[in-house]
Amino acid sequence: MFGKTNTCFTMSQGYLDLKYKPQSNDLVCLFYVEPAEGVSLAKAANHVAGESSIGTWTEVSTMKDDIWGKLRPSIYSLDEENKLVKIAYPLELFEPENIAQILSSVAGNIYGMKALENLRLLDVGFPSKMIKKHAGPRFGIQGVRDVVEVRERPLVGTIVKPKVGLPPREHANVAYEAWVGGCDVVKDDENLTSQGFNKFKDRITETLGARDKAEGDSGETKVYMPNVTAETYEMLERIDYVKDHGGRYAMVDVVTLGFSAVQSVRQKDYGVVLHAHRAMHAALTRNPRHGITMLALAKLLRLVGVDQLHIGTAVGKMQGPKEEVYSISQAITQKKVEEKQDRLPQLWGQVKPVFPVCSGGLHPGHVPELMGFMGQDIIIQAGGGIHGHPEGTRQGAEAMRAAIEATLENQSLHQWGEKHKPLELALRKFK
Ligand code: RUB
Ligand code: CA
Repeated sequence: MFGKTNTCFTMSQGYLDLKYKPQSNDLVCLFYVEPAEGVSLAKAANHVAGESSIGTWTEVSTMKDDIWGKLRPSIYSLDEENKLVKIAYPLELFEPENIAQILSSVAGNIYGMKALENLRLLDVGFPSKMIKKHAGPRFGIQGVRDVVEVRERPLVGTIVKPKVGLPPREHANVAYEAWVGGCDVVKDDENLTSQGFNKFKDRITETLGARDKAEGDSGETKVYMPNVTAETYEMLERIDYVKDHGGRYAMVDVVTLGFSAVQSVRQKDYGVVLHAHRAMHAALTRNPRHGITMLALAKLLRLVGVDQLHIGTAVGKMQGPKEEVYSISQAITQKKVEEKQDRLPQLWGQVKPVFPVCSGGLHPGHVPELMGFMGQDIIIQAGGGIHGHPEGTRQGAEAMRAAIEATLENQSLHQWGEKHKPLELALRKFK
């Protein structure tokens, strides 16, 4: 019944087992563990391992040898200098398809323990048996490129601004201008759902109508990513509505919704591309000594099966250095990720890659640097950087598209701007 073999370890020795080699069925976690004053790293790590699995603060008479022998996790690496701790958990501790249960274990009570000053889940490595229980992305990067019919350049997108406030018809007009200017993608913002001034169903019919017109007028495929975020049953109805009206996408605020709601959307398998906005992630991810990294959240979201995910820009308005943004993009796009000091190895097998979305404070001037370290398989989104163009949304979109063309042609933006007025105007405004 259990996968882990019994060893001569006793309960009083705790979970430390530096000779242990993680097994192919183990779920592995890499933690940054900052012990409270007077507590050793080994003791703090023991608290983490116990509270996240079978233990509590003291030995209990109800513990049985077979539970201890077969279900206990192993702390197999302890880096005193960097306060890094690796723990391998036997798969049998988990309900492999239940992300909430997995997080209640390895990212649950442990954050509140007095024995720790700070604790950060840096990475989580999924065993293939767990991966197989999840859907993974339905479309992946190639599938999305097939829908949008753009093969060899970054996709260009915008977020309708102001982020909330426009009525449906005006929202649709702004979207139309962005599409005919050159955007492939237009999306709602994270806090626009179905407020009184812009009811969801009205917005969908108006904006999908504008999409059809923009496709006709531009001769290009255009997509709209409506924000369907809501209470789960209501959200599922909203996705049905989008589909019934010819929509090909749904955007979900994955952190505020929670993983189970995102799983429900994925399992329904509507056949729409799932765009994941990560609003609120920074409450968990921003403190470098505490919380959960965006890398770990991103891997969980690939497992669950979103097709597109915001991962940061490094060059725009949101916090997050280049190395971090790049390593998240690797984790969500590669088949195999190698181990590093701050990263666990991961084999994704047949799980499709998630399309990385770079968004937040971007304008055309950022494009060469962004594409320089992220390559072409990205979705570049700009809200203010398009609607803030001195000549308005349409020229803002033209400028963004021109910046991508210039970069693909290895031309400087200023040179390209000499022949592309909207780009020149954008470069003058956004410095
Ligand atoms: C960007 C925007 C998004 C951010 C969120 O608008 O509305 O919500 O991308 O950040 P603008 P992240 O282009 O006007 O800044 O993508 O880092 O989660
Ligand atoms: Ca936003």
